[in-house]
Amino acid sequence: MGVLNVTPDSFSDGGRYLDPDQAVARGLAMVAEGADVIDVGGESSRPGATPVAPAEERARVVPVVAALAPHVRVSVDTSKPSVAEAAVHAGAGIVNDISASLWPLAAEAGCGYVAMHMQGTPATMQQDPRYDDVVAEVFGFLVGRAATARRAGAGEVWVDPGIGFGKTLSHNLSLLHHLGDLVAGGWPVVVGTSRKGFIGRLDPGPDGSPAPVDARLAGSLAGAVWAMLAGAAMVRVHDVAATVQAAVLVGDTRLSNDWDEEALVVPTGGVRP
Ligand code: HH2
Repeated sequence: MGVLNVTPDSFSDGGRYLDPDQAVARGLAMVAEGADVIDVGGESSRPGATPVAPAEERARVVPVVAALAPHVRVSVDTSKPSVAEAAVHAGAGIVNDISASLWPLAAEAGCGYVAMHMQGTPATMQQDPRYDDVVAEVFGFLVGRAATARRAGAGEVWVDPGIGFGKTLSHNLSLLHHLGDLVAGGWPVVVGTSRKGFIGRLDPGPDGSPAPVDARLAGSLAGAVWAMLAGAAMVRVHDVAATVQAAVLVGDTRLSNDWDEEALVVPTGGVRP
């Protein structure tokens, strides 16, 4: 899943794709790099982000969804019903919901649904996140929410532990460490570690400041590979080409003990299915 933020203020790509033409070009470039889904978002959910009015978020997202939908599966990254509805109408096939509250809409629309866990709201979620048992609470919430969505009629339901959403560094690491337990719950798992702050904090510079956003590729790939090896069905990433290369390696390593060199050659410019 390639990340496409049509926002002025997203923590990593904010301001780069506010122009719809640039956003669509970036989406298509990620498809060429091997993304199966493009996740279009019109509101940053970084810690401390200011909410965007629904009309503004719709205006950012809808033209980009409509232009990309004929070419690739599109998800809309929103927690607002009216934005989700407009995006689905424009061709989005998945509602990616950081609030895990839009399942009735996804069930009604007959589209895919990602339920993500978040403690609090983006404005305040990183102030003092607390859990008695982060793994049990987050995974328990997700499995319950997925079952509720399925009972409501949602056909395709994914779950996502919400790395960085109301979680300390140690909460994030515990959730990743125990990801296999969430996979064992039977719902397809999505994981987004790409370029997130906890990677920067694990790799501080000499002055103690976290590695900046553009210096988190190695940690992002490690997070994606870790998630894939734990059985995640999808990783949400900014660096699609690099992640696809990592994914091919993970996939091929899992395939067999007896590799056929010929079958392993990737056609020029293409990504092996
Ligand atoms: N992370 C972000 C946004 N949406 N959705 C899912 N399912 N999982 C995630 O981990 C996730 C998400 C935050 O990243 P980004 O979109 O790059 O930044 P911003 O929220 O600043 O736009």
